[in-house]
Amino acid sequence: MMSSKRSSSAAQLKEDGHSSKRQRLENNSACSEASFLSTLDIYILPAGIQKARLAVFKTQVEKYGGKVQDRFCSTANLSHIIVEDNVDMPRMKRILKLDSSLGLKVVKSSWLSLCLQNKKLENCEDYQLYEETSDSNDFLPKAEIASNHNKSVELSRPTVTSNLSDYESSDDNDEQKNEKTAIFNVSHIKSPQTEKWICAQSSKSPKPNINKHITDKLEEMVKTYESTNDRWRALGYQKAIQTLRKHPKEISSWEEAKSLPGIGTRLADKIWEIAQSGELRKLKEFESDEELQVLKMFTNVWGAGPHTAQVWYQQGFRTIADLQQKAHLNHQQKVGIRLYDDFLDRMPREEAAEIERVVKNVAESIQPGIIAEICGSYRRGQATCGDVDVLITHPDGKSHKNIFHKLLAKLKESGFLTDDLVSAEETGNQKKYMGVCRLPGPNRKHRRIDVIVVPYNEYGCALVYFTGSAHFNRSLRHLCKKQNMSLNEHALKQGVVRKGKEKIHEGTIIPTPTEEDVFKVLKIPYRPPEERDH
Ligand code: DCT
Ligand code: MG
Repeated sequence: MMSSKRSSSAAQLKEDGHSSKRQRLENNSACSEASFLSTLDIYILPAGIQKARLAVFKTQVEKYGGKVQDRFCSTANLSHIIVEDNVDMPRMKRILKLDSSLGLKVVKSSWLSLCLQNKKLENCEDYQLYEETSDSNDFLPKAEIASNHNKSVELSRPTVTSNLSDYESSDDNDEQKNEKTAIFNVSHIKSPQTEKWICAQSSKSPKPNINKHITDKLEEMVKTYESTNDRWRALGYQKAIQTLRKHPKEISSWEEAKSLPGIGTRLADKIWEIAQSGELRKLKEFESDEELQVLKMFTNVWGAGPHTAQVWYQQGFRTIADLQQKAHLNHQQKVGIRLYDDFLDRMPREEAAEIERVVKNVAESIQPGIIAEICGSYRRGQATCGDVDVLITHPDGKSHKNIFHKLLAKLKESGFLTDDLVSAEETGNQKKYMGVCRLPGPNRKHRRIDVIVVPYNEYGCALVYFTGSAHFNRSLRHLCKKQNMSLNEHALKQGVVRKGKEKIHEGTIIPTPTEEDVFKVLKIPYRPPEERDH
């Protein structure tokens, strides 16, 4: 029974009586798009539909002129009952305690998704559930038979509620578990074939990121979870972002999102929510959560992690000025607060190149033949850089030893290095300085700089490590583990014996003078730095 619904088109035509035909058509189509669901008065059966998705349906249907009944009372006045794609007619009737003939349309939720996606009331015949009057399919329309036999991806979502009671939908508490599972489900962890590994793939997508409207929102989620030290969730979102960036088409259904590697039910809900509404309620909740916003701001202070941020919050501090005036700060945090705005600003890659030239020239003046190369995001070709990572070595295998202190002293003397953060951090034969620099001239910002000096025989591995990305490096290390090897910024080793997380035998170094050698030993194709920006 399709009840007669609000229809504005007649009134619209009357009002437009004096308009030109073209104007009338334009006005009319604008109006019909704005209220293309005005004939709908629906009840959405919640069984099997995630809460977030349900909320998006309601908001969107109402936005486009339809009505959504929160409770099911009777079929009177309803135009449709919407059910999750795997719910069949008998189950729907059982849940709603209906035994008589319905007299209204029962339609799969993917039809509603399609209408919202195309911004028009689509024909629902292919998505409609019919009351079976016989065991034979003869009574079903052809479209229904076809869809029963040949379920498209759109309709192939697994029955998430099969083990749940009819009204039960998954609980928010299992989000972390689901997303953890999603992380471990990434194909490269299961598969021994190297081509499936992130580190074996190019990060360059043949197409630009057409799901940027989605990945931008997910990036915000990552930042929030990082600031609360929720590493698993942050990692789960990061993996989803990487997958979406490479996806060649715009996400057009929940099922499409769910079918992508590393994307579980919860993440698919969020992706689909953004795809349909342009918004993410969870993010909005975060944005209006004072504590989360303060924690995010505090973890952006250089030298403060999630734990310190939490302590500061508990001490009653809410602003950067509070920290400056009242908090007990170490040296690094004082620098981090003084230069808070500068550090948050990513520099254009041209500025990073200028910084590299300054360091290179001074290094060359101290030790001719020295190699100084920017790694990190700059080497991977990014347009902006969070800091400058300069890697220094010398081909003679020994001259690098004298350079570190002399180089830093000269750079300080000239006023280029303005603040030290970590003066000299030694790991094995490598030395690392973390500090702050500023190019000469007006309107220059303070920039973060790392200088790492390494012996020439470690140069290949150091170059791979400091070029990154961090995700690419993680993938390389996992691949090494699978082959009983290990890799860090110093060396690639073979014959490593592990018992659980513990290394029982450290293994032996395989010489890898160049980056190409590292790839060759691991039996993956060489990827130039700009293809490692995963
Ligand atoms: N690195 C890593 N694991 C991390 C952090 C860093 O393997 N957790 C490696 C890869 C990149 C390199 O060190 C330099 O690190 P960053 O400067 O922090 O990263 P970046 O890729 O250069 O990005 P940004 O532009 O933000 O500096
Ligand atoms: Mg960097």
